[in-house]
Amino acid sequence: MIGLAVMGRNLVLNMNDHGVTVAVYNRTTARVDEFLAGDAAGTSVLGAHSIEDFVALLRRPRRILLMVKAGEAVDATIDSLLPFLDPGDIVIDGGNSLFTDSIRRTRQLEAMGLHYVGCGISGGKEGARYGPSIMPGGSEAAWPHFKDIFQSIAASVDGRPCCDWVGSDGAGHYLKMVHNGIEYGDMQVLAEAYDVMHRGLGMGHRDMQKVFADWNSGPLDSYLVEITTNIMGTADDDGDPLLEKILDTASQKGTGKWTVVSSMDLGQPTTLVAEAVYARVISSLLEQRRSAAGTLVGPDSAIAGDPNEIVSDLHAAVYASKIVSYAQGFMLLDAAAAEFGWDLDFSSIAAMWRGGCIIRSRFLGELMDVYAADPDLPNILLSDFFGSAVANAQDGWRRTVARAAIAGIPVPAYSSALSFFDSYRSDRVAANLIQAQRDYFGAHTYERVDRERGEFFHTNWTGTGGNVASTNYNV
Ligand code: 2AM
Repeated sequence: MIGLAVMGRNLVLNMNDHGVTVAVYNRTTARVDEFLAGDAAGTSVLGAHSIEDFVALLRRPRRILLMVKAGEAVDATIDSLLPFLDPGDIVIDGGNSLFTDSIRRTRQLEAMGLHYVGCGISGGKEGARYGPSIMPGGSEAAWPHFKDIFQSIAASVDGRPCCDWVGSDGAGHYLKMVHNGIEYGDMQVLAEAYDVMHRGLGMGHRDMQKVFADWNSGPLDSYLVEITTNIMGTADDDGDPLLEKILDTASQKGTGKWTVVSSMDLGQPTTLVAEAVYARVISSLLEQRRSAAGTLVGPDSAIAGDPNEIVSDLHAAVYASKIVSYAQGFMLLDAAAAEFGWDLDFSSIAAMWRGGCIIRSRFLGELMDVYAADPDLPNILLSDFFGSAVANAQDGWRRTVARAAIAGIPVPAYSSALSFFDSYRSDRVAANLIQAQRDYFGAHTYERVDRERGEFFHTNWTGTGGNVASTNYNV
């Protein structure tokens, strides 16, 4: 292990628990000594104070896991290792690297006869210590050399480890990125439920806690609903709910944004994650929001009606939105697999996310089963299981979006998911007008419903622009 920040240290201790003797190195070598004298005291962990000494401790083929800061630190660490490595040695990057960096590094190291693995690891520091979700991709020939260790330290559900081979070069880090994007979405969906209950219904934290606890015993059973339940029940020193003392500006580290950027590049409608990223962005415009709040008037946020019905409809909105978000996430994975040449197994991916990671849930077990039954399923919305779940949730979902709109409570995740759903199930959308407009002002041409695809037409809309299509058309 190179890199002894908290994730690196905890992964070492986890491996030590599973009978693996681990050698460790850190750029600031004092950290090696602190670790050996502290958490690693009494273990079989071996410390080194130089890269050369560290490499000399390893059996061949050498298996080197990097847990250093994503970006230049990974390249710098690889460069410092290269003089001491031999063909067949394996470098694994377990940080949150951008997948395009992992594609580049895999090419670079494979060209030298080395193996490279870009490995997504999720679960935070607790996961690293006691069982994360691990998503390795890159040089597949390396996999047998570390499979047993990684699968032993990973979380497992029903005896199946939450770690399996993902695909070539950047596939593991891409999967981790999409995991994080979906995590942004899951969190936003729950934040909107809190807003509807708290602002819309005026519910107290005890009551909201009961609702989340109840949701956690049904199809929404998940780590994020569980911690949200606990957050509702947590009091500040003065006994008031701690949640209300927390400043409403959400931070981000970038993996949600990367997911959306990739979805744009690949032409995929990952709309719910995009809205979740934008919701964080808007939240961070604190000063602007504060000044606008005194100027821009909206409706009273109180939602009228039977609170039990409204909360039951809210559950439907959360569940249906979550299904749409995962449908969009797997559409993105499908497009990425085609674009980058990865052979992704969606059932296995859902299995890896079932435990250990932040989005772990009962839902992912169901998703695993749906893809196992039909690996070529074009979209989970078209499966019997999720299709009928959305059909059942649909009315409550629509009522929730409508109520929130009337009360002036933003529900970008629910409403964007619903718009996606209504577009996806429409055999005719309004893009005919978009094409007409494009042809009108820019002579960009259009196809016709009564002619073959691939035949392009231009209309001289104004009678003054001439009949010449495309760039030399002047209105
Ligand atoms: P450090 O303790 O010497 O700072 C998380 O920050 C981990 O990444 C730490 O182990 C840190 O080492 C390491 N790291 C950050 N930048 C690095 C660099 N340029 N080269 C090597 N390791 C680096």
